[in-house]
Amino acid sequence: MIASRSHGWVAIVAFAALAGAAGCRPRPSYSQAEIDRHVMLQGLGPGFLLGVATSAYQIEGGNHNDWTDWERGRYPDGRPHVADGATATRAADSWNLWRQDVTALEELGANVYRLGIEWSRLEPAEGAWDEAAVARYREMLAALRAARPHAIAPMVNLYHFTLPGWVVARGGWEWPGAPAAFASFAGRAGEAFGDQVDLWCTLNEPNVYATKGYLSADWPPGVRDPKRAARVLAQLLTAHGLAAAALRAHDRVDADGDGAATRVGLAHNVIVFDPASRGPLDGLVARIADRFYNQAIPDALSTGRIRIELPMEVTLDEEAPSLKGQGSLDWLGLNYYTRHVVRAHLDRAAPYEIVVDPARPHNDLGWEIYPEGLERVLERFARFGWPILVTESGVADRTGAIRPGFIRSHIYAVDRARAAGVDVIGYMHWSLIDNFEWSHGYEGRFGLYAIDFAGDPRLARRPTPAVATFQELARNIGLLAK
Ligand code: PNW
Repeated sequence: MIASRSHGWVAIVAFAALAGAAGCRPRPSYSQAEIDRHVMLQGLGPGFLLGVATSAYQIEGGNHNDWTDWERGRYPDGRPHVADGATATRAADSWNLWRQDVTALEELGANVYRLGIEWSRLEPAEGAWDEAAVARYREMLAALRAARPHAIAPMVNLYHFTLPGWVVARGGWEWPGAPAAFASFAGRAGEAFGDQVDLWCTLNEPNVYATKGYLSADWPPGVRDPKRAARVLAQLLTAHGLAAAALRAHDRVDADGDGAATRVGLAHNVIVFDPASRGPLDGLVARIADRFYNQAIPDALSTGRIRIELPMEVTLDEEAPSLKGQGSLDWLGLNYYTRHVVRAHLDRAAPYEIVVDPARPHNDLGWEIYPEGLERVLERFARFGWPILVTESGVADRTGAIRPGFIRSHIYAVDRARAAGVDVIGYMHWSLIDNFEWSHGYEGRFGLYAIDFAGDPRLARRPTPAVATFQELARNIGLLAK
């Protein structure tokens, strides 16, 4: 995940000493019998946000942005950037088949849908604005609000890894004008959709974007440069602050009449980094990774000061005026998938390797399934004081056999965190339908509804066994009839 040039161990030890000791609370360890006995989401009502998440580029098809170029390219050794040379040209064709997505959402009993709007589609050239695209999105949003048996509140996500070509031509997120350009897009989106939308998510996973695009070179622009990665992260944070202000200025319509016209948040990817041994080096590297990946972003959002550090590589410490003031966040979104058990390697290209315990369950992409980690991150990030929304949680599971148990164990984690006093205001499963899983192409199947991309030209949404599990959640909080 975090790959960069080798580090001097002396600097690492010094850095970790400054970083301070990790928490000493005992780690939870779940028993399957307890999970099986557990009644999910007990005590909650239909006000809890229960839904699913997707992103525009991964499902819509028909888009043109930096990923469209990237997925046609290859690495110097000849490997395609995307597994099997897959592309998102059609993806799940949700731009045309979106009514089927709404039907699936109704069947699930979801009361919220986190969906993306594609910047490159709406603003194909700087300052241009595609009214036909606006009209299509408005139709989708209206259908969600008119859904049966109850309304589905749209949560609109503004940035999910893809950039319009005109932004890329100016340097992408390194372009000094990028945060303001994004804020201008956010303001226009607020104007165009504010009467239909109260829930806004500015950015998806700035840390994943900076890491994949600027440290590990897995994603566009395919760079390996810690200094540029840190700069991009800082730019994204600034962009979030400006966009949040633009949304509040331009969306003053309370769409659902609950008294709040704009509830703004950001989706932060968290990984639990646990050292593989009691030896000092594994602990130090795990702590450095944790600070960079997990802690720097919420720290910046809460203090208005951006501090990003990778020892021997980068120290970025600057004020972020856009994050100061009335508070850019109404809720913090956490996207949680996995844990990294860290074995340090100071002599290699990447600072650590992930130790795989064959006794633990893993998803189809090799990621450890570790539900206890969700409880740990909910308790940890709740201490910042924002209400917490699980904006993504899911599993790559081609057969669909693992997903029901995955949902049960992760909702168990949510319930334990709630019982411990954490203000969890919702849970969104990733994802509604199988989709374009970035550099894994169509190898990572995260959908509650499966799609046979190769064999079915109609791209029918076929329910997996976890649909029944999700419906049980919806019944338990009164969103579906018992
Ligand atoms: C998230 N990693 O991305 C995204 O928000 C989704 O677009 C994506 O489909 C989903 O998780 C499943 O992967 C991530 O390598 C992509 O650690 C990669 C990583 C983490 C999150």
